[in-house]
Amino acid sequence: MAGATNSRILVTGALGQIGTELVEALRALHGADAVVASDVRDIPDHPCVVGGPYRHLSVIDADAFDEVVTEESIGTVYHLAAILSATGEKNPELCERINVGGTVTVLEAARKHGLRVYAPSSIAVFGPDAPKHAPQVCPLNPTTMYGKTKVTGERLAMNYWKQYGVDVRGIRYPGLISYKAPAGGGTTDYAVDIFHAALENGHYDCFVRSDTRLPMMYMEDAIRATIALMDAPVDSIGDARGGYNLSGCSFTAAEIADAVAARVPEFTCDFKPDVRQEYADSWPDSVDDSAAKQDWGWKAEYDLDALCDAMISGLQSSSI
Ligand code: NAD
Ligand code: AKB
Repeated sequence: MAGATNSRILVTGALGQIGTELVEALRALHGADAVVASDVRDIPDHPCVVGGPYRHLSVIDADAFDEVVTEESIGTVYHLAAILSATGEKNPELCERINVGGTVTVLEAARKHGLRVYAPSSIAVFGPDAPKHAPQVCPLNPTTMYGKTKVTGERLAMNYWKQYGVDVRGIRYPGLISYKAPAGGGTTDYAVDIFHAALENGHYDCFVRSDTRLPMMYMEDAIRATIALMDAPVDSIGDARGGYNLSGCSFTAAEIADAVAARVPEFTCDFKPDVRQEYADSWPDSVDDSAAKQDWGWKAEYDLDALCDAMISGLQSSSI
């Protein structure tokens, strides 16, 4: 199969919150030329565009996708292109088309060209009937369209593995917190936006209630986990391959506001819940990640204090 000899990496949705940092990390590991960034947006001065090969590519254009895989000698795809929860609830049809359609494009190309695939899932796969400390395995009945597309993605991953031997792996990321790129239209964006607002205006209007608790993670942990999962030997990957639970830290909106206030003098936060409260309420408070620990040795490094320190110093040094 082509994938056995082709060793370059393609990242879809590379200009987003995760792609911005994953491309940088993969290029540091494998060399800039080995990692082809792609996205449907064109941002000429984006670090992923400036720092190595870049292709304009929509993941729902299967012919164009095949062409890029062949022309660029791709062996592995990190498939990050998606529509996140808040944007997805505003336009569920688009969310389904990009998230499910894009994943099918990637998996079909993987089947034909022998590619390895990383396709992330989300804590949004859980619905209100899941335990608040969500286990790896339980009924998945999400209420958001975004969550439904992620459940479909996990099932497709398992089907392509079992039927065609396509090595697809994924993580159910918690809300990711980072400063290098803006958050991309999700429900957990308040935990990113609060830092920008604190440093720019000294005030934040938070769009969920103060007692809203969600699983969260600092981006550096998420990137380390992603690379560790893809580096793990195939026989260590168990039934959670479509979406491993991954725990970073779990805190309420009030707790992050207090942690920011402890570092930014005079910072104030008001809580003004909007429609995103409903999506947050349907998700768990925390997740059990023993399968990830057992199968590929996962261990988080950043707690709330460490991620607040990293966010504030990162934002301050990037604004100098
Ligand atoms: P993001 O919204 O920041 O980035 C997604 C990127 O996909 C954008 O750059 C966008 O331009 C691109 N895109 C949209 N439609 C496309 C198309 N048709 N073709 C190609 N590119 C397209 O999202 P992210 O936060 O980087 O998320 C990446 C993946 O991780 C997604 O699957 C998301 O569901 C998952 N995830 C993210 C988080 C998080 O907190 N960031 C949490 C859980 C899961
Ligand atoms: C979102 O809020 O939509 C994402 C996610 C948890 O999948 N950050």
